[in-house]
Amino acid sequence: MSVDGRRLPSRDGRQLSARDYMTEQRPTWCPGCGDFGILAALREALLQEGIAPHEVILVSGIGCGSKLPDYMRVNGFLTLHGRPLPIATGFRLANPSMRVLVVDGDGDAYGIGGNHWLHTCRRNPGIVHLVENNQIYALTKGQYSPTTEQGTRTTTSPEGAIERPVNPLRTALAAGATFVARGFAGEPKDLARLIREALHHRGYALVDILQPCITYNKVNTYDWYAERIVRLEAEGHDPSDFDAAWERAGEFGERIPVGILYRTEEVPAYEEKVPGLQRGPLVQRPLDDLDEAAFEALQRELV
Ligand SMILES: Cc1ncc(C[n+]2csc(CCOP(=O)(O)OP(=O)(O)O)c2C)c(N)n1
Ligand code: SF4
Repeated sequence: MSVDGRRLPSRDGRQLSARDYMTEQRPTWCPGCGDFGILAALREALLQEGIAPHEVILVSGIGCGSKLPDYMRVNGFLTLHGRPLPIATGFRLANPSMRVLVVDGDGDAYGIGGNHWLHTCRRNPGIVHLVENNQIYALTKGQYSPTTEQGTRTTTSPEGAIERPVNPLRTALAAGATFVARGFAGEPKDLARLIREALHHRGYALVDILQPCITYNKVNTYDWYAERIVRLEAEGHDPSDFDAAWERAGEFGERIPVGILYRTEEVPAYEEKVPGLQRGPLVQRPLDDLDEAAFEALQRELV
């Protein structure tokens, strides 16, 4: 998906092009890294949705994939390893009019950030979470990660990983996630469509993205995925059917389904339920917006 001359209308009536989302920074990723496909897909999704750069906040952690906000001309926040989800939740609570996205690796999201991830699934804040799942710790040179297949030889498992991998899709479903999808970095056009669907979701939207790491993962290559990927849409999968989603989420081998596994819009987003936000977003409220009598009554009752 190269940068072309297209100009598409933004929601506030401007004309946007793919260049509007680009920075001067040149990615330091290895040539051929799957993160390039994810970057292209994200720019394309925002462009097609007419979401202007100033309306987006992109939060990441630490890792190869977490460098992505450097290459997007949107608001960005690089947090500690594993911590982007709570920071993103804070952004969403402060200003729900912003589009809040998190982009991080499988180690960041499902490993060190696993606790935050589980609680984000059940809280359901309006965050789009793009996980660059390369099944390895890449930035730190190839240690096994929570999604590394059992038996895989890595720098920290020279005789083969002995742990069973986490299944991110089933874990998210079990934790109460309301939008669970899987994409492939090798097909940025399809991935852009998936990200657009996630952007339309009311609450937390997980997009687990199969991301070839050509340097440290010699097993899950572009060709390996191309031979196995099947499209849920083409197979008539119904994303409102939880049991069917659970079934399909268990497939990772000869067949690897991509697309939206599960989606429900029945669960309100976290920020819709927080009592303190009922009078509007924090950023739009005056600093003296405090009912002193009500505050003192509350203090008397609770303290
Ligand atoms: C608290 C903390 N622990 C460990 C590290 C070292 N560290 C940096 S990136 C990383 C793993 C990155 O793997 P992943 O999140 O999957 O991203 P990738 O590099 O594969 O894109 C680790 C362990 C760190 N920076 N901070
Ligand atoms: S080490 Fe792997 S994940 Fe990191 S930039 Fe290179 S190919 Fe991409």
